[in-house]
Amino acid sequence: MSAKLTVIKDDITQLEVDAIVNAANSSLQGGGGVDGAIHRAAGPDLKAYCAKLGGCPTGEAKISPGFDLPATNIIHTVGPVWHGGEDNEAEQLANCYRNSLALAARHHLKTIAFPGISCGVYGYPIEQACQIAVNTVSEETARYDDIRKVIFCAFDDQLQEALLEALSGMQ
Ligand code: AR6
Repeated sequence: MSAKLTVIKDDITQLEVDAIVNAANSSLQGGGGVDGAIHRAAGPDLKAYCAKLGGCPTGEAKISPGFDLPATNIIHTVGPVWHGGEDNEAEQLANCYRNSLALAARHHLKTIAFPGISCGVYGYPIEQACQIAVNTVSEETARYDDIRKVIFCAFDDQLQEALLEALSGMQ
């Protein structure tokens, strides 16, 4: 059974799901963008917890509790910095989605929300990033029975439209 993929425009820190995904950096100690918003909303216990996780290489994923968030868990992944596309960025970005979903499945999580990983300060071209996000999630969720719903959570119209466009190409 494959999961239902949906696109919304919202603040990911407000979502009541089994896990939200954080577009973190390899220190897992917070930053700007969605990472900063998640750390602010989850509270200081998140940073203390993440300090014990030993960082996270690009393309991999680590899990923490959601602390003060409505989401039960946070899956922290580190997207690639865009260097023009010849630096394995596409594979690394796909790995973020793959490894986040594999971790979610290992923890029997049913509902997961992703932000546009690398679509902010890491500079990944939006349309290409959304294509990778939608293709990878669609392929991978077919392998996991537990995962019922994957939400792509855009923070602005441009990302929402690119996600909807990528999703419509799948059907
Ligand atoms: N809810 C949903 N999406 C959001 C939110 C939010 N509250 N806030 C921002 N976005 P970015 P990156 C969107 O820059 O490119 C951090 O400093 C935003 O519009 O947060 O992967 C980390 O510590 C964009 O579409 O992440 C790293 O150093 C998307 O989230 C670095 O930024 C990702 O933008 C990671 O860069």
